Amino acid sequence: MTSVSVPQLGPKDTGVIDHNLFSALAAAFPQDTSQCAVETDAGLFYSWQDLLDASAMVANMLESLELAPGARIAVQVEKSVEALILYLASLRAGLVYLPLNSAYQSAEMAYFLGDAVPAVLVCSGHHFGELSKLAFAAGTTHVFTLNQDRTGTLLSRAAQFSRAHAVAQAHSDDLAAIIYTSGTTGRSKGAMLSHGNLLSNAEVLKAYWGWRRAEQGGDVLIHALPIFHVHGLFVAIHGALLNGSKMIWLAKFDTRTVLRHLPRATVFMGVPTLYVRLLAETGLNRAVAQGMRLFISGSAPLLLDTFAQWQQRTGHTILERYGMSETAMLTSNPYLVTDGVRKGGTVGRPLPGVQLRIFDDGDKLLPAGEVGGIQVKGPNVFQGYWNMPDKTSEEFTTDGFFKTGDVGYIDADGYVTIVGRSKDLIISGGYNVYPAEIESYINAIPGVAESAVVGVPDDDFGEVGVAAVIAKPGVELQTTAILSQLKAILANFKVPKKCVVLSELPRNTMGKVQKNVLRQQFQE
Ligand code: MCA
Ligand code: AMP
Repeated sequence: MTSVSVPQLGPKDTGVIDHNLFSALAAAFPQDTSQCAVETDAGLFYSWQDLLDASAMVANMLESLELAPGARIAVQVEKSVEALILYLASLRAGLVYLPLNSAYQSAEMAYFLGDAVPAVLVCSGHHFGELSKLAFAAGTTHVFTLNQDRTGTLLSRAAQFSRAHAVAQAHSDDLAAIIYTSGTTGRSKGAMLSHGNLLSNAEVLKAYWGWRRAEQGGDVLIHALPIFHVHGLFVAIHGALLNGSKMIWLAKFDTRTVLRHLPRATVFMGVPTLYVRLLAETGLNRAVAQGMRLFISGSAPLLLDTFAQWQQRTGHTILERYGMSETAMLTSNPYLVTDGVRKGGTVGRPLPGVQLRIFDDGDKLLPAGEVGGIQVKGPNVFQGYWNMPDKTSEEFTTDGFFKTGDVGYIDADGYVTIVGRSKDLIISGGYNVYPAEIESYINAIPGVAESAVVGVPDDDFGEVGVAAVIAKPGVELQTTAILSQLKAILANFKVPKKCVVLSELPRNTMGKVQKNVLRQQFQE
């Protein structure tokens, strides 16, 4: 697939310093652009030149649409290298990339399209009929298709465009992406991330995690995560590209495939579920992981047991880090032994440039060892929630710290431990599920008086949702019917794994549902 023409990489010459994230990534590509940049589990090879050429062609096509500055491009497709190319094209054309989980169904998509009003939607061909209707109704002007097998109108249109492209000028605070994160009230909020937010975080992680360029032995990343969230899209992809490192690109996480590629890789990133599942494979041992430099975990709490078992089986100590859609990465356990040990159960210390403090409810700064709300500040912290200025100002302190909604403490060595969340949130297999959203869907089912969804521990997903439902007088509810109704309208990972009919919900004297009581009850 390698081609010879070298596209014009530099920014349009306007005399202004360019902060386009794409320019920084492309500047880090190896000099020899014919080398392999991405190898897929299906046996395809993409050179660095392929990434440059194809992203230029897609960017030229997008620019030909003459979209307004700040236009959003919503993308709901299956994972493919072409989807990665589309992300790069969006950056280089100066558009705002809006990735959406491929599990979202119509009602969820209707909300995102209506809220973000993207100028462009890219979806898979088999969803075109249904999604194009929703998109046009929301004000979207262009809908393209992109399928996992490299077919679709996006690529056929882009094929007619040039491989030469001048990267759009971007200021540091120009938006690069909007990542929707579910809201405690049930309404998802779009976290607006700028070129500066993403680039500063990528540069910090590049240095902190000791990424090795080709001339230093070269890293190879196994990319096994979805590319519609911060972990797979930013932490993993920017890490590899900003370092000119090759990616082994897996369309879907599969333990055997990861083990097959492990001997040729040096870096792996996963949510805890990925580590739990890999540990269940007898083929996971020291020999297979011998060439690995770094295993990174994040997005959900890594159990001490998993941390210890991994050490014992592979001889490697997992590096756990902590971040959010609103902030990208905030803390990390040390990479270098000279910086300290990797302490299981902690998420490490604040990354260079990140200020992190613990406050109590009454806005008092707490000393080391005391538990309170985690607040953060830094160049990585987002620009605010899309179309929600009030919500944005609520979440920031008067001195500019973002209230994460996570609860934790800092130990005497400066390591952060997360002990809980003040937000009512379930993290299941690395995906966030907001009980308020699920409850609103359950409450709309005929015969349901009210409901409460809580998270309970799960060996595979870490935590899963269980729904407690109260019937209206005289109604007999069928729990299987409730779950299948939810499955028909919600992304599958949001559907509670179990539903229980109760006569009433436990409440405190103020009338508030005691979710901790339910959690305890279901756990038992
Ligand atoms: C799949 N299922 C799930 C989940 N995933 N249920 C609960 N939680 C989940 N996460 C269910 C489906 O509903 C389905 O059930 C059945 O499992 C099989 O679905 P399938 O898609 O085949 O599952 P899988 O391929 O085994 O996926 C499991 C997974 C995946 C690989 C762990 O969930 C995953 O890739 N998680 C990573 C998420 C991630 O990247 N998070 C980062 C967010 P049924 O058949 O009954 O419908 S970024 C973030 O959090 C911050 C910024 C950070 O710090 O990184
Ligand atoms: P998201 O909304 O998908 O960006 O999820 C962000 C949330 O994931 C954070 O606010 C934390 O609650 C959680 N999180 C991320 N990394 C970790 C970690 N290493 N340990 C515990 N929780 C984490």
